[in-house]
Amino acid sequence: MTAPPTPPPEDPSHADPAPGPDFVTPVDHVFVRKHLGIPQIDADAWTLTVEGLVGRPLRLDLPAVLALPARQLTAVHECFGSPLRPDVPTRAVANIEWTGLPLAALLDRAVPLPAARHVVFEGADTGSFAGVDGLSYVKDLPLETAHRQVFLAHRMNGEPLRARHGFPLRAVVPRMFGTNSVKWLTRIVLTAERPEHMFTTTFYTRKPPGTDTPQPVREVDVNSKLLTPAPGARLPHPSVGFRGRAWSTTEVVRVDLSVDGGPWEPATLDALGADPTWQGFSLRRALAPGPHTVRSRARDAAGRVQPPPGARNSVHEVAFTVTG
Ligand SMILES: Nc1nc2c(c(=O)[nH]1)N[C@H]1C(S)=C(S)[C@@H](COP(=O)(O)O)O[C@H]1N2
Ligand SMILES: [Mo]
Repeated sequence: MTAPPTPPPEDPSHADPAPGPDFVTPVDHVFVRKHLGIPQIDADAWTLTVEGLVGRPLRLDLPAVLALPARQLTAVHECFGSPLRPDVPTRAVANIEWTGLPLAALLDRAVPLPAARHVVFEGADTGSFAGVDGLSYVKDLPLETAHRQVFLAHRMNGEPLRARHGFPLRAVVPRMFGTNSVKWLTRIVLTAERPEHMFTTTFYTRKPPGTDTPQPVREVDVNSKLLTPAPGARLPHPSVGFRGRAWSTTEVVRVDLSVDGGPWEPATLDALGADPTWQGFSLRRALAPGPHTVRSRARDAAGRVQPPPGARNSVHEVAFTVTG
């Protein structure tokens, strides 16, 4: 039995940009994750196949994909963080307007066979990770989940996908961690069993609280992020405006803030629209000069609440100073 391989940090060369107050995150401010590097893709030679346990295998070139009826989907996009440190909050999160098509349109054309249970997504990036060579980036979802939820995007905030975000086509899985949203998508394979792979069963698994069975990292946790004040900000006396974003697998129904460890007070919270976006919250308070902290805690429609510090989606705390 060899020790489990140690993955490097996801992308040490690319620090997460500071999120702005925008509802839709500008492309330049969206984090970038690449485990195997950015592949060079020749758009004229690129194809997408739908194969495996299907009655009618498909191969589409880019003009064929772009000719399919397109629609928009705005969705929160969150990186799970390092799969080796599943309890460390990262809050690398964005909200993006994708343009593309539901995977269901292709699955229905390909006609899944009765034995098909899983959909495997593979990207064009290849390389080594955690000391293993010859890998590609592979993720999988149950067929029914993939049919219902997966979106195939070719535009991000209205512009063609940039190379680093998966040009020319990527999967987007709303309500799931970004690790499931395979970039540089080239193959979709229907299978009877889950694929054993670095990014499916070795990494990106976690044990749900109270269990000892690792599950794939899929649905996001209820979470919130304070955007203003920024950590360490110095703000003029006396009125301080708190603003942030909250998100979950379902609607966030309440966000409470606590200043200096005091009682939780409900913030004003934007309702969730038709799309699985994040939701804005705000609260204004008069504060005395000096150092302060503020914490945000979201609760969703399923009754999930952000836990105290120590979990990856723990309450978010920001320290700031009110000047005299
Ligand atoms: N092909 C491929 N897809 C990938 C990855 C990757 O390394 N290769 N990283 C995943 C991870 S961990 C995340 S969080 C998202 C990040 O998408 P972004 O870089 O466009 O923000 O892409 C996912 N899809
Ligand atoms: Mo990620």
